[in-house]
Amino acid sequence: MFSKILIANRGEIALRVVRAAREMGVATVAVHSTADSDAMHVRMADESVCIGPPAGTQSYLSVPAIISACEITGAEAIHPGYGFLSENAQFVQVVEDHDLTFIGPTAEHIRIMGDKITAKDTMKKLGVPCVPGSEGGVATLEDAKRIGEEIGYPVIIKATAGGGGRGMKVAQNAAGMEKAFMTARAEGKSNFGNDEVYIEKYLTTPRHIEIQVFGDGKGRAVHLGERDCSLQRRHQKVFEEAPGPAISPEERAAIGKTCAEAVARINYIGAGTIEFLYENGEFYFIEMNTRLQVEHPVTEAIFGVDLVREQIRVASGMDMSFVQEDLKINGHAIEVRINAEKLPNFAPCPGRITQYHAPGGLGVRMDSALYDGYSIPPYYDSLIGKLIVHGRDRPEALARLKRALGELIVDGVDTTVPLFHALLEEEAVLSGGYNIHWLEHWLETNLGGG
Ligand code: MV4
Repeated sequence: MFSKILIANRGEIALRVVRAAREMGVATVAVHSTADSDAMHVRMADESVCIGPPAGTQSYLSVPAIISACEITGAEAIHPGYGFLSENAQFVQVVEDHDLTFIGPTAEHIRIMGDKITAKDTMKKLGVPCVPGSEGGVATLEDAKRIGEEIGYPVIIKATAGGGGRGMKVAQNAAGMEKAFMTARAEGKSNFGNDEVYIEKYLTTPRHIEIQVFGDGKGRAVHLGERDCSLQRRHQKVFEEAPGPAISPEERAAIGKTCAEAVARINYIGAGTIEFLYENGEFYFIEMNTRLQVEHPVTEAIFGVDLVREQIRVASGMDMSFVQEDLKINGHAIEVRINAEKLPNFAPCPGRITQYHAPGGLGVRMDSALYDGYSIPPYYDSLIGKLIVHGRDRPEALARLKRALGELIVDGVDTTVPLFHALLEEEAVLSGGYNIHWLEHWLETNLGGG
């Protein structure tokens, strides 16, 4: 096991990693920008290093500064959290070249899954069900139109370097193909320096279901069921739950087995998420995320495991602390993302927290780096906390969420908390009968905004 690790992140996720490491007897090094000197992750870590000015590009994304911080402190491994450098294959290569350990997958796995065409081709060969579409990239408008006729409209054109909703365009019919194809290519080129695109059948009303997988890098892997993350606004998740209300135990076991076997075959190491669209009882692979995800705590709650602890274990060469047969679902968990944003437009709302009180009690977990008097800096994303509730079943989790939201006090800035009070009055949320478009429609109807 490592003696000391460095956490190349900030906010609640940096604190999350400190907590896991401390329980394992592993010392932690926080890194921070000049804007984060007073941040909770800095206070909670064993030591800290200032790595640059406020802009993320000059601090949390600065590879030389982070490698130097390891060398100065003697940290042996780096946990990247999510975002920032967590899915940067080049960074992983640099880490390894300095004889440090990246707590996460290999550069090669990150590279494969970062290119969406390669990811899909890899998953298809591993027996994972994919959305019908082009075989690899589509180079010409002529080919795009031919494929549109073959698979049937509507279709979606996606940039291979995209993901998370960037560089995607829908063509409703042959007439719409030229614009969609050209726009997707141009967005791929300008956003990612890569104009390669691929085409899929457009699924009109799916759910977003993602399977949590975990590998030891030595050919063993498990799955930890699914999360339903269909409630999103502009490709930002706001409410996530596990297990998925639409997924049966038989479906879970089958798709879970397929995913675990796929990542075992490629010797995947650490936490990963295989994203699917789920429609009419079928799963269709769309992307794989090679990081720990924001919403990992709902999986932790129902399986009773610490995913960050497992990440650190396998990165140090140890085995996972469980096998598939040990993993049994207990109850239901829901996470809501508390952002410092002003409704109805979700405008970022940084500023000073005049009062903070975290909810507690049975089945309540608040992952946040807030404290009384903390000033939320304007330089980073607006996630300021995650409230995770766990109950014996979904109705109990929903009731607990409502109760816990009522206890939460975040004064001084606007937050997304009122949105959740309103959503908990909605029959589609209470029944679990939503899809990926439900929240956008609801926001349009109920909040208007822009
Ligand atoms: C799709 C789709 C429909 N059909 N692919 C959006 C983000 C990226 N991860 C994939 N996305 C989609 N891909 C096919 N073939 C609809 C979406 C999509 C979506 C997916 C998950 C959650 C919310 C979404 C909102 C709009 C579109």
